[in-house]
Amino acid sequence: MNTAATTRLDIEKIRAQFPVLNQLVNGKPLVYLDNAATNQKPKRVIDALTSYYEKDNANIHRGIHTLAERATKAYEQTRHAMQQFIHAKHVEEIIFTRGVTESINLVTASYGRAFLKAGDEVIISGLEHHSNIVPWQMICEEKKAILKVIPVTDIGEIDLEAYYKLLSAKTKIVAVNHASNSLGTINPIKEIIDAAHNVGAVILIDGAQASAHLPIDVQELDCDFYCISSHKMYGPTGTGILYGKKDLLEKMPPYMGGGEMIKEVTFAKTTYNDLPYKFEAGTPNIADVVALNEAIQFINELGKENIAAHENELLSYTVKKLSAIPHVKLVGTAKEKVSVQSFIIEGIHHFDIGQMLDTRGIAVRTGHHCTQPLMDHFGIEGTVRASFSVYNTKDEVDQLVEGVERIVNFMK
Ligand code: 7TS
Repeated sequence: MNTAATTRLDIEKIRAQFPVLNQLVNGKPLVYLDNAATNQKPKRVIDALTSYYEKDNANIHRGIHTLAERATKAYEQTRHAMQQFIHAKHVEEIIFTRGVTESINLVTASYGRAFLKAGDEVIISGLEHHSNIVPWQMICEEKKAILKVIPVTDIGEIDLEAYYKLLSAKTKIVAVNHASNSLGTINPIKEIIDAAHNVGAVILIDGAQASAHLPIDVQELDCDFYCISSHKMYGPTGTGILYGKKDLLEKMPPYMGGGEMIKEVTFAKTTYNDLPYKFEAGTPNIADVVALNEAIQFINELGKENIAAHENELLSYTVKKLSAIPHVKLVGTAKEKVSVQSFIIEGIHHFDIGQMLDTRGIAVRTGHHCTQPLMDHFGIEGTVRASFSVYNTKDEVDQLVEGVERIVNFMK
């Protein structure tokens, strides 16, 4: 662990930038450990939203008046910032969507509908969020393609050997996450991508749980699609991106029809706009896209390696403390993880644990985390999940641990 990097961040100073953290919940200082669901927003992101509406609000790409020009410029600046953030080769490879769910649906509805044929195979993993399962089931059903699933090991890692065996000339698409939301497992996506390409398949990476924690270089990874949600990386809800390789995006049909995505419309025929606008029909979520730029700068200024070093330290501390409590069982103990820890307490329902922790001001997620097949694999209904962001502290972990200890002592 890079402790030298950890000391570089002044966590109290960082916390002070997040107004929401400064409140009492049920009479106790809020301990927010539900960051994998959505993390909190620094003041600069909130200010960017307010400032956009107070000073610049206008529809983009259409008007020639000053406000329209300002709004368009700010919106396109975020596209450039995101291009750099994931090191995309071309700016038009960045498509704004509502987030990962819409990005995946865009690919299944456009690429999947255009290129999948009966008997083709699509591979996902047993670690996926429902949003990287259901859209593939829907398109496979429509196209009579076959969905295959890479099994997961007992510690919550993708079984790579099994994956290699599933691959064949029939494989047309592989879709896996960069990091698991339920278990935190970081997947060996470079190996997964290269193996998919070896059989001529295209590959989509769901980066929902990676963008705030892990370095992303889409050119080095050589993935075909990469999906990000803004709200999981300190940005606003309701926006995110689909990255796609230009040559693929160019041959894909539009996903939605409407304004903005056209070049010319007649009743006889419509021609479509160039990338990225071909995939951005209608008035987009301008304000949130503009504010997303601040979230990108926030991460860039802290440095992802510094963020990860701090979060890894919190995770190791959590694992050490929780695993020492009788009746607590950790779920997901992969070697490489982002800062997520799921656990159960034998004989106590996860909802009850979540509710009891909430009375102490501690926010955790409970349930299946939109990964029901993964819970089935472990033979459980759900877990309690603590997940960390850069503003969390060891003191907060201590409060979680104390809360869990009290629950165990009280219930057992
Ligand atoms: N993929 C992963 C790995 C996720 O963690 C999530 C959201 C999604 C896709 C969907 O992202 P969205 O922004 O389009 O909703 N995960 C969670 C979670 O773990 N708890 O609440 C949302």
